[in-house]
Order: sequence, then C-alpha cells, then structure tokens
Amino acid sequence: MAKPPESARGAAYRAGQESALRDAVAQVVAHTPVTDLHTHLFAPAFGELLLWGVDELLTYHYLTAEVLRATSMPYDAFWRMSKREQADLTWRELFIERSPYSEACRGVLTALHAMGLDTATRNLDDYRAYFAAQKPSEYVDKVFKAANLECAVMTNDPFDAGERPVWESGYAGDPRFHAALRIDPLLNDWANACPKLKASGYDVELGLGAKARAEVRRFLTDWLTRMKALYMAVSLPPDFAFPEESARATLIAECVLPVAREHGAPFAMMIGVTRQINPALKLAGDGVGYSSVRPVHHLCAAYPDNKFMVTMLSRENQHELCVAARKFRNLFLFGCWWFLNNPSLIEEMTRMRFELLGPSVVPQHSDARVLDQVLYKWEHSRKIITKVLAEKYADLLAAGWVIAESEIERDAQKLLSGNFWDFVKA
Ligand code: RAT
Ligand code: ZN
Repeated sequence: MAKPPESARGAAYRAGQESALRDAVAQVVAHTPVTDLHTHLFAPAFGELLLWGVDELLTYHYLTAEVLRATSMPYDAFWRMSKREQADLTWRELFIERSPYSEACRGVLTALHAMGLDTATRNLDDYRAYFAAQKPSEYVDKVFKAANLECAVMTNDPFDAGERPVWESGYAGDPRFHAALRIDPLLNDWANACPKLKASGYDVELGLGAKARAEVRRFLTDWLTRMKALYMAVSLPPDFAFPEESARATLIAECVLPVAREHGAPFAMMIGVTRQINPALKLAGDGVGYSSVRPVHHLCAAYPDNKFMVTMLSRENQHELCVAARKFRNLFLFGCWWFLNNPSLIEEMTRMRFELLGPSVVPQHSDARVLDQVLYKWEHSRKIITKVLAEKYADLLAAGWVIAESEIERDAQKLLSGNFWDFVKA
C-alpha cells in the first residue's frame, strides 16, 4: 500500500491550509534549479558571442521593436547608431519618457534589481559601471546562482561563421552550457545551404538524390557528435506542411529523422514564425502566424520511434497542441515562446497545459539572448508557475487529497528540469 503523505519528508497540506500550501509552493519553485532548455546564450569560450550587461539588455530585439514604435526616427538612422547610442535612446524613450511596464522593459528592471542595482536612481551610467567591472566566466556563475539555473542549452548553428571556428578548434565544453544543433539554414533555405555544405566537403546536390541524402546524414551526424548536442532544432513558418513535395520534407524524412533515431536525439520544432515581415527592423522584424497542427500529428504517428519537442508561437495554436500531446507520448511540449512570453499568456498556457497534461510538460524556457535576461525571465515565470500550481493543488485539497512537501518538490523538479532530461534520455 502506498505510504500516506504524512510519513513523507516534511510537512503535508490538507483542506483549510491553502495559504500555507501557496507559501510552500513558492518556496519550492524558487529553490528548484532550472534546466533552461532553449536559449541563445553561449559559454564564455565563445568570446563575444556571449552577450551580457545593460547595453545588451537595452538593445535586445524585443526592445528594439518597441523603441522604433516610440520614435519617428528613420530605421536606417537607428541602425547607424552605435550600440551605446541605441541603448541611450531606448532608455530615454521607453524608460524615462514613458513608463516601462511592457514585459520586455520590465524585464530589464527586474534583471538590474536582481543584481542589487538601485532602479530608483534611473542612472544608466551607474549600471554601466557595475557591468564593466564583471568578468564573463565569474559573472555567468553569479547570474546562474541568482537565477537558480543549473544549466542552459545554447542554440548552435554550424553554418555560423562566429561559432564554427570554436567548435572546430576543439572546444572543451562547459558544464553550465549544453549544445543544441540548430538546422534552420538546412531545412528553410536548402538552395543556399547546399553550396555551403559542398564547400565544407559534403558531396551534396540540390536534387537530393540518394548520395546527397547520405551526405546530409553524415553532416548531421558529424555536428551532433562534435557538439554533443542534446537535440536538433528548427524554427518553422506558419505554412509548415508535412508530408509534402519539398526539399524540407525530404530532408526531414530522409536525413533528420533517421539521424535523430540513431542517436536517440529529439527533433525540436518551433512552429509559427514568419520571418522578416518588416525587414527594416532586422532581428526585430519577425512576425507570428497560426499554423496547422496536422504536420505534428502526422510526424508523431508516422515516426513513433522519433521523439519530437514542440512549441508553437501563436496563442491560437495552444489548445490543439495540448490535445495532440495527449495522443502521442513521443510529443513533448515546452515553453511559452517569444511573443507568448508575457505574463497573461504564460498563465493561460500553463493552466491549460496543467489541466490537459498534468505535470508532463516543461512550462517554460527563457530564449535569453543576453545572460542577464535569465534573471527576469525565470523570476517572472516562476511566479506564474507557482500561482497556477498552487491553484491546482488547492483544487485537490478540496477533494480531500493531502499533499506532502516532498510531492511538491518532486513535481517542481520534473517541471523545471527532470521532464526534459527524462525525454532526452528516453
Ligand atoms: O526569441 C527570439 O529571440 C527570437 O528571435 C528567435 O531567436 C527564436 O526564439 C528562435 O529561436 O528562432
Ligand atoms: Zn529562440
């Protein structure tokens, strides 16, 4: 017979103790280390690719989109400014001339505050002085400790001229950062990726005959192994279709999925981004569109020996995606991606996922591009996860259930880290 919760370690909560239960959930969620499964951060060995500090925070593309709405400055003039000038402009327009309560602006303040800086002074130069005194590798430790992060997964593109030399010169690894092999150029722009692959010694051709397909598999295998990547990943447009007659579909079916199967690596699909709806905004110029979930159904059903990690960008896709995950154990949902990473939407999605999928999801990833952003992304999300989880437990107490502290710890560990590792290792 299962042990009653009272015999488990620590306190147990029953009906009438909802307020104490909420406090316990807040404590446990705050103290449970996170594996941040999708970021754009880099280990310090990648040099300038690791971004940190207040000027990077202020020029994050989420904020660039906002500042370019706030001024009538021509886009070109903005892009001609130095990073520091862009940061000054953003600070003035979005933090001084207006109240900074958009999620991206608020995030900057949460991050500064978490590092002990006094946001009441509004003195950007003081903040700059603080960051100028930090050393990257120690600062990573400091930020990870403050955010309670055990590790982060990078986004690694073998086509990227900045990171490729680091991998090729025998990067030794860093226990704080894991790799994910990102293959957008391959799957979304085969016409341009093909000559690049050829130039790196893979005997491919546009038509993707048998030889070329074998060579793409060799390319994927080489990089998966070199990077010790935990998964392969791609972002996909709203009109993503599978199966279909296209280079992308051929590459997925004949190259990505066989290599993923052989290595036990999940294939992560981030679906719903329309790239460059306003190219003048550069990195800030991407948009969102509703996508069909049917390609996900098809992939999960047709390839039961493959593991799929999926997040979708459109709010309107979230319910269908949860239902799909109920039907396929090889489908793993993660995070509130990009335009969904806002408190009201995180709360709605987290509640929906908990109701439809219980504790079998990873409710959040940070998508941080600047190290300091993990401070705010996780603080804000932890609060929401706490709120929704405590509510769900309270519903159980109302049905006479008793919840032990150790059970809260178990659930939080799964949500913030364990589920991901279990899926990767399955
Ligand atoms: O969230 C972002 O910063 C986006 O620009 C994208 O990088 C997106 O998250 C992606 O991984 O494609
Ligand atoms: Zn991303």
